[in-house]
Amino acid sequence: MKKKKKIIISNRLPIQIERKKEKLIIKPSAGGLATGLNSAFDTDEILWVGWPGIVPKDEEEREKIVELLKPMNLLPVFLSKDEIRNFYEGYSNEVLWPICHYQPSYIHFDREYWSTYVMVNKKFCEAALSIDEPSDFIWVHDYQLMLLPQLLRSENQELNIGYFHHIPFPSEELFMNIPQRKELVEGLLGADLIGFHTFADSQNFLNACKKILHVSSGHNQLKYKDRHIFIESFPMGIDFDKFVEVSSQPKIQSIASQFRSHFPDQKIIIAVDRLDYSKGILERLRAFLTFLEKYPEWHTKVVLYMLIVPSRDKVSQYKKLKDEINRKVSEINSIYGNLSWTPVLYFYKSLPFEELVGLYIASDICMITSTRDGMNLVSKEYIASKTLSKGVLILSEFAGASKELVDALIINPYNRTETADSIYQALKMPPEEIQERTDANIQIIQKFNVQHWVQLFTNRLAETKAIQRDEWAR
Ligand code: GDG
Repeated sequence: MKKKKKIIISNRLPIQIERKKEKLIIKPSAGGLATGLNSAFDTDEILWVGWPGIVPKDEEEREKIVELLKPMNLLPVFLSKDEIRNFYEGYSNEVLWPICHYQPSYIHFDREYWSTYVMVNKKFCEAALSIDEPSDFIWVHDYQLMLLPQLLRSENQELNIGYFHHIPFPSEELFMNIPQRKELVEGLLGADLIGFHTFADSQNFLNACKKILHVSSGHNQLKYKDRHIFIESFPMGIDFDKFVEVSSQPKIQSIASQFRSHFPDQKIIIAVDRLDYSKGILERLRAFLTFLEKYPEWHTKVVLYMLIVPSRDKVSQYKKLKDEINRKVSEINSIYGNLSWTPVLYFYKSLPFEELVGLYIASDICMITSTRDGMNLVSKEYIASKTLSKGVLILSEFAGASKELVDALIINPYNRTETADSIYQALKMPPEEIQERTDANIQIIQKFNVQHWVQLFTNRLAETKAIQRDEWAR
């Protein structure tokens, strides 16, 4: 009998297709999800459904892409330009993203957004159901596909469906603002298991269900339309071994030393994020300004090296944020910089993976100042790259990672003075304390790695189905 495949569905496939001089090029993604799933399953055990990152120019190119991806067990869902605008940039990123990140003032509703969101979720459902392979395990990922679990469920009661929400889930008071709140929670409740990064997020979701659907619940489950649904937290990890291995390679060590050599007399603070208002980039710059005001003895002795990865630059709020960052960086450098010292070095680009790890190794401090973050993998990657070197992690209490990496310097990014003082504390920290804190955090990241996360979620999903069967049998 043919072995059953596990189906993974996410908005984007773990690769991106680009057209260069009429040729189609496949670019692999180094994202945590792709590495995690690939290391936890045999590649031929899973089939991945998602958008390939390109709008085909005609039917012929579309077919070509399908054929190109087939041997890799990837099934593309094609989106038109309008769908990308209204479903992805629109409803997902101008409604759900700001609400889930506690920024209601960034919400922008447009008439087409919701109907396209529904339509595209149906498109993903059709694609998943068209798969001509035996499978009873489907794992749906993230807020772009919140209706998909119920759409799949209504086609097949027997399916084992899991859903993981990679971003925060807001308090029910905030979630209530969404006009389509009932459709969204009902959409998720089509799953058997719904996972979040933190316990608080799982409780927020349960509370929203209680308020919207008037159901009663236990601390990790509820019953809706005669089905038991489990709602639990699964903090996502990283591929720890990969970071340890890469960071110890001589080639990467030499990238790090070369980078370091540009700052012989300075401490290096790094910050790595996608361009996003949830990452607290402006809050970080304000705190750095306060630090320079409060601790003049550190002038010329420290640099803040910010790597901001281009993201969603077609969404107007992101364009505005980019302008504000430019202005703030320029303000700080104009006030404090001189011919031989530029306090903030800012790059709006993405680095190859090896250089990113080189940056982690070379720096003295890493600052994560998210005003909300589901998990924040950068904080974990930084620590995992520090098995041979030392570094202090300053971590926002609003990032999911702060619930695990308790030996970081935990800060409230809205508190400028506290954040500025944490920079000072990090700069003055004795090497033994840095080592102790790093070691304690390493233990967590090593144990609860991404392979562990995948295993835990998939085992629990299988269990929930068994529990439901027992209930029916009783
Ligand atoms: C969402 C949630 C949650 C960054 N710069 C470069 C680069 N990166 C990679 C990092 C890291 C990833 O991007 C960023 O992951 P984060 O978790 O920090 O943030 P989001 O992208 O917002 O992710 C978040 C996550 O989903 C997982 O559930 O933790 O809360 O918002 O892996 O390494 N990679 C390369 N060059 C760069 O310049 N190669």
